[in-house]
Amino acid sequence: MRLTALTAHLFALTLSVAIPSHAEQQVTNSAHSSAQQQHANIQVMSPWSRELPPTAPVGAAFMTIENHSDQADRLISADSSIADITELHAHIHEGDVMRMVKVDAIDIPAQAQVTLEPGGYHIMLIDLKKPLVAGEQLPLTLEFEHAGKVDVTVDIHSSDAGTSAQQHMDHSQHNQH
Ligand SMILES: [Cu+2]
Repeated sequence: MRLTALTAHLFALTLSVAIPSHAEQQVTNSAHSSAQQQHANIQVMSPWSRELPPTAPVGAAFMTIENHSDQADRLISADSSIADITELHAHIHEGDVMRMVKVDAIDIPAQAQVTLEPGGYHIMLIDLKKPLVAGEQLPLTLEFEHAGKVDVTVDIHSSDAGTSAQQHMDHSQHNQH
């Protein structure tokens, strides 16, 4: 199933598009993170994933993306050598059920930040070639419509460091794709 254009638009409006003053705080908080990545207009902060059992076929990557330009941009694709397929996903509510859907792009408004997080937008890593082990890292290349390609290094966190929101994330529904 795919989002209709209208649904996708409404969805984007309700997601975490923060005001720029929050951005400064985020930069400070992640200043010691070696995973912080720089680009002229796009800044990707604290990319992370969660460790999974070795048999898990799929994983997800999360991060905060800041657009420092006056032009809106869009994340249009992602690629990682750790997975056969990398997709951009969103969560939508259908009645009581929350499910993941593939989206064509994630809008990053001008001078704003968008957080990919459990229960929201995420980058889906499908058909993992090796396990996601806590303390290790995985490479990820993001492609933006205007900023082009941005390479990031994703830190893999242990599962027991997760928030309740993370624990609610259920990837079993991937079988429906
Ligand atoms: Cu997903």
